[in-house]
Amino acid sequence: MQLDCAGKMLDLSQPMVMGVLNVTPDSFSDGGRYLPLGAALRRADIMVQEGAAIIDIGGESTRPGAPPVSAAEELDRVLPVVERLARDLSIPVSVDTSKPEVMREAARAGAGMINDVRALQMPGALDAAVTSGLPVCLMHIRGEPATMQQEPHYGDVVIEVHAFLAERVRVCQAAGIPRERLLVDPGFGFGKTLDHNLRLLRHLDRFTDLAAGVLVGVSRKSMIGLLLNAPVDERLSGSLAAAVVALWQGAKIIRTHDVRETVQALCVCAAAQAAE
Ligand code: 7PM
Repeated sequence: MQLDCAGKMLDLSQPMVMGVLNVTPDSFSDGGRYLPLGAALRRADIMVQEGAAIIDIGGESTRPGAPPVSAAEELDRVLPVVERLARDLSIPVSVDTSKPEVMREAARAGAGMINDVRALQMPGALDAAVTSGLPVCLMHIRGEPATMQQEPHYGDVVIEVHAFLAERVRVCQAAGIPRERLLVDPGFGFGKTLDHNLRLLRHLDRFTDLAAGVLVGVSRKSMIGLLLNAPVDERLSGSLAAAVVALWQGAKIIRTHDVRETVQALCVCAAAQAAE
């Protein structure tokens, strides 16, 4: 099975890695306003060499407590990078955004996928996504990034996240985006306690029939940090373990900062999965 990402194909018959390219100020080592274009292109090139199947470009920090970003600011950060990478890379780029203006402009600049942590719930986002004709990743979030980690509560987190994603898939289909062009993502860390995250990981297989595939982002997240009591730069092994569990439970795309290591871990996991 393949996703058509603005003319570039994303094969979903085997596990794929999505490389994270953050273009938010908190991700710049020099604290400057914009990620220098050259640095973004070099980082993307490395991730392609390491085996990424798609590069995810994000200009809105969704870190708990991060200040909101205007559409103009997000466009300034994201568009030059999308434009260059869409032109120069053989693999597609996705844009990590919730804003219809950014979706529209990114699609015009050659983006191959929309990755929305708010599952097209912002006014105008559904319409922009439909018009773009691009595949969409619908992620579950409880609340808003600024406040989402303040005592999140669920009856049954697996049932509630599943119901939310099923409803968003239904809304997208009604608006003209076929299920074959949709991915779903339970949104690890987005309004969830460690226990919620672990239950979602354990039961990820229940999400596989909702859309064309399940996408998972666990790379370096606080759930790994909490389990290992490890700072963000010491979460690689834990992130790989979580990625392998996700794959075993049916995920098709793993979103990660550490492309080479994740490709290797998934390769071994997929080989075991394929054995008789
Ligand atoms: C600061 C804190 C910056 C957290 C960025 C983040 C996901 C995503 C992100 C995910 C999908 C991160 C997050 N996470 N999109 N965007 N799924 N589909 O840890 O889990 O990268 S941003």
